[in-house]
Parts: sequence; structure tokens; C-alpha cells
Amino acid sequence: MQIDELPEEIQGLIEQLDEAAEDEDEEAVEELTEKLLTTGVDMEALTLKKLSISVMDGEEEISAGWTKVALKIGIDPFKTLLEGLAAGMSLIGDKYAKGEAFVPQLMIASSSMYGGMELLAPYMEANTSGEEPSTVVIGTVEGDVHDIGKNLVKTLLSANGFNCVDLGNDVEADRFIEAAKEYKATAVSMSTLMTTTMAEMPKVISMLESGGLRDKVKVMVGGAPITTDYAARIGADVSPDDAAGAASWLKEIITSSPSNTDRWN
Ligand code: B12
Repeated sequence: MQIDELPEEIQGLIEQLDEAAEDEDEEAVEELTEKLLTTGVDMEALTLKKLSISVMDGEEEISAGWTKVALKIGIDPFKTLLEGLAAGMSLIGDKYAKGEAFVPQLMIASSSMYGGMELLAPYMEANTSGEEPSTVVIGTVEGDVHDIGKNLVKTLLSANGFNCVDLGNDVEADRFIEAAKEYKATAVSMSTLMTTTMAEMPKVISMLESGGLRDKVKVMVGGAPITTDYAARIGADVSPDDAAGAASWLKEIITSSPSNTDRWN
């Protein structure tokens, strides 16, 4: 959707909604949402577009306002997260790659993304089957502070009923091993966004091997520079394309593997 190609009346309402969001005037945001709905505009496409642009521009109040719009009009919260907020991170990433944005803008965009994500969190509750949840130890490898993708993976795994032990970012290799042992984990999930820190992943895998733990846990690796080939080369079990893929792969694999008790005894 091209917002500047919409009829002027609709563009006017969008601007008013942006202003109401900046003023944190929730009543006005609601009223303007209702008005926009009566225009017949594709509200879902508009909201996702506004979310990605406001994250890219680092406009925290505006992205929070449009996140509330997304909730009000009933967009699936995972869609809002992935196709709205996270899409904005890709837009700012492209600008950074072209030299049109710099680290401070990346940081502001990240906090806009996290602001929206916080509002969505209560609507992304775990969908558990009542069984004992499987535990996944998750983190971004040592030397790397990027944590948005890792947190998306965590959100999707949690929503699919996994219990995530989140080690955060810049995680030393041996902490993955200790946590896997302590929690008798089903899987270890590692992220990295930088080529310079990719080598931390095989380090963790060889520590699992030398500690006799490799057959007890599945290993998932991911992040922008990680390819399926690289994952296979370093002996990881898999590198699904994205956070949703990580959750569905792991769900499938645990149904066909021996139970945690069998693996860890
Ligand atoms: C935001 C950002 C930052 C923010 C991070 C904020 C935060 N809290 O995370 C800040 C400003 C802190 C930052 C800092 C730096 N950054 Co930076 N950053 C980015 C940027 C623009 C976006 C990353 C992001 O959040 N993307 C959105 C998320 C949703 O995508 P994602 O993480 O890839 O996750 C998806 C998949 O990869 C996958 N996934 C992720 N993890 C996992 C795990 C598993 C198991 C699976 C299955 C899937 C999976 O699922 C997600 C989708 O569903 C990228 C550019 C880009 N296009 O990626 C550069 C980028 C990663 N940064 C880069 C650099 C160089 C840096 C700095 C060194 C800059 C500097 N000079 O200081 C520092 C590094 C500091 C450090 N030691 O870590 C480079 C890395 C280059 C390289 N190839 O090595 C990039 C690629 C920019 C570029 N084009 O040059 N950065």
C-alpha cells in the first residue's frame, strides 16, 4: 500500500491519528480508527504499513498508537509483530546498509519495535496442551548484542507452549552448556546477526559434543548471516528461515524424538 496515493480525506485522518498517538490521546485514536473504518480503506494493510514506517522512523508513540489500532481491529498479534513491527526493522536495516541511517537511528527504531511488542505481549499467551512444557535454552552468542530476532524466536516458541530459558545477548559459550544441563533442555537456540560472531556457534556445538550432551539436545541456529549450508557444516540440526519456522520445526521434531526423560537419563 502506498499511503501517499490514498484519497486526501483518508490521508488527513491518518495524520490526525498520528498526532493523537503522539499525544497519547487514546480516545481520539479510537475515534479516528472508527472514522477510518467507515472510509472502506484496507485497514489491515494500512495498519501494518504504518507500523513498519513508524518503527523505521523511530516514532515510538506513533508505533504504539498503531499497535493499539491493530489490536482494536483484530489483526492477529503475531502478524502485527512480524509484518508490521519487525518489517520496520528490515526497512531501517536497508537504509543503514545504504549509508542513509546510522547506529543511533537503529537504536531508536529498536525501542519503537520493543514498545509495540510490549503492548502485544499479553495477547500472545502460550498455547499449551496441558503437558509438561519442553525447555529451550535461547540466546544471542558472545560478542553480539542484537536481540530482536532472538526475542521473536522466543515469543513464537513461548506461544507454541515451549518454556524458554532466555540467556539474553552476548552469551558466553559455556553458559549455553550449563543451562542446557541445568534445565535438561530439549533444544538450544542460538542467534547471531554478525559474520564476526558466527564462529561462536560451532564452539557451542563442540562443547556439547565433548561434554557428551550432543545427542540430548537439538541445536537450532539462525540470524541473517546463517544459511542452511552453514548450519549443516557446523553440525547444527537445523536453521529454519525465521522465528515461525523455528517453532513449527521444533514442535514437529519433539513429537518424533524420545521424551526428555529418556534422553536425559
Ligand atoms: C537493529 C540493528 C542494530 C541494533 C540492535 C538492537 C537490538 N536490541 O537488537 C544496534 C544499534 C544495537 C546495532 C549494533 C551494531 N550493529 Co547492527 N544491525 C541492526 C539491523 C539494522 C537490524 C537487526 C534486526 O533487529 N533485524 C530484525 C530482526 C527481526 O531480524 P533478525 O534478527 O535477522 O531475525 C530474523 C531471522 O534472522 C531469524 N532468526 C534470528 N535468530 C534466529 C535464531 C534461530 C534459531 C532461527 C531459526 C531464526 C532466527 O528470525 C527472525 C525473523 O523471524 C541489522 C541490519 C539487518 N538488515 O539485519 C544491523 C546489522 C546486523 N548490524 C551490523 C553492525 C555492523 C553493527 C555494529 C557493529 C555497528 C557499530 N558500528 O557499532 C553494532 C554491533 C554491536 C555488537 N557487538 O553486537 C551489521 C552486521 C554486519 C555483519 N554482516 O557482520 C548489520 C547487518 C548492518 C549492516 N548491513 O552492515 N545494530
